[in-house]
Amino acid sequence: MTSASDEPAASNKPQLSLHVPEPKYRPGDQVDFSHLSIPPAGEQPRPDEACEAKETAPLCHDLIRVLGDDNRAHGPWDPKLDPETLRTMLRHFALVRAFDERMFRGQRQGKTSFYMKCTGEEATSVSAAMALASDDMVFPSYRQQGVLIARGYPLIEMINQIYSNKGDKLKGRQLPIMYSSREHSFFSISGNLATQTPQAVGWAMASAIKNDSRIAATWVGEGSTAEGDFHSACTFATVYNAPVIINVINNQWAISSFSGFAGAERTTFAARALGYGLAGLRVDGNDPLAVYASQKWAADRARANGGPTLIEYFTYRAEGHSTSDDPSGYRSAQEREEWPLGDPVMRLKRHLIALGEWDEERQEEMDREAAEEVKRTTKEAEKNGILGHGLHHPFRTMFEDVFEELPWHLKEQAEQAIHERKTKFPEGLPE
Ligand SMILES: Cc1ncc(C[n+]2csc(CCOP(=O)(O)OP(=O)(O)O)c2C)c(N)n1
Ligand SMILES: [Mg+2]
Repeated sequence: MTSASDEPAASNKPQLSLHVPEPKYRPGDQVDFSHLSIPPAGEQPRPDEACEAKETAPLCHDLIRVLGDDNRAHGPWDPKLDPETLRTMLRHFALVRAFDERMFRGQRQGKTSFYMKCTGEEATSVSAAMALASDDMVFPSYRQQGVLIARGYPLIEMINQIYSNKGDKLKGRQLPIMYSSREHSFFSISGNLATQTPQAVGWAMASAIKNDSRIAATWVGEGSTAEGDFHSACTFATVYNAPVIINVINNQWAISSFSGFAGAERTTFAARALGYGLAGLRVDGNDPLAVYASQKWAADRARANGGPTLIEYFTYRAEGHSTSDDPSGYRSAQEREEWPLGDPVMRLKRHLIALGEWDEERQEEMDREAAEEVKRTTKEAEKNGILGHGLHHPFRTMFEDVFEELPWHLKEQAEQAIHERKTKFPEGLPE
């Protein structure tokens, strides 16, 4: 009897070998991003929104940029926004950053179990959301708090959700930061990566079937594009010409896995569009004007029945994946410093200053006001409870809201659970 062996059989045939991607830099490594091709701002052509999808093919390997090193807007993608709109965008950025700082600190203080920052990626949510209509349906991932803030969702609702307290509209049933708001056309965030992509396409198809005028937009991380759901979404989108925008946020990391594991070594994420026959754009995700212009292009195209667009926003996750992560264990700290596309907040600020529409004093004042607003609202939300203070929704409510009439077996389970809880905590806990 022969036994299986790891040794290859002797043969003259070439031996196969497997390629396992490895990131360029690990902790302590010198970082050099000079291999990245960063074209000058303003040099990318802007096809008509009604063009055939294949006309966008060159843009899938390019990088659409508007803001140049001179802090001025250049080229055909310049959305020509008025200074008031640019200041509004900057204000949303300030609020998102202040919010992230405070919530991160809140987690470290034990007020919540979990938080995720979007530092460096603010434009991919705020600027994109501003290019959509406020009732377009959005299907975000967990790093798009900027969409809610740009849509004017009350900060207190966000904090109540993060604290899972008695003011939490989702009754503590979702992981902190997995918001949901029907009124703000913001679909419930799911922790199951990429599930939002076919849902967005399905919603867009339904909108078209009903002859409605609203389109859908979804956001998905580059790592999550390795999920089958993403590919089903692209197929359905192209087959039915669904009025949807599929935004891939390429921040180059998926927790501790680098983008190579989702295919980044072979081609761009925007180029995924080509195989499906989708329109595709690759955009400097840290350039707020390029983000706005590309999202608007895709929205106008979808609204006019021109079809779906896949947009890759090339950006960098400046901080850890979440409060549960420590990136110093797997990537070089120098990456953030060397990252050549800069910081979206700084770039927009400098642009407004170059236009003579802003100055450092006003920026400081705005940052201070944003921090104050977040602090005030946090204190307000804390009255509804924080983690471990027991001011959450009554225990029994976890059995409610699923069935119109609670079935007998769940009634039994609920009674048993409440009984066991009373035995375990005889001194009494809130319901
Ligand atoms: C289906 C599924 N697989 C794995 C996970 C665990 N997980 C949560 S976030 C994450 C990384 C996702 O990275 P990416 O899509 O690039 O988004 P980013 O965090 O960079 O914004 C992983 C693997 C999950 N939540 N769901
Ligand atoms: Mg990522």
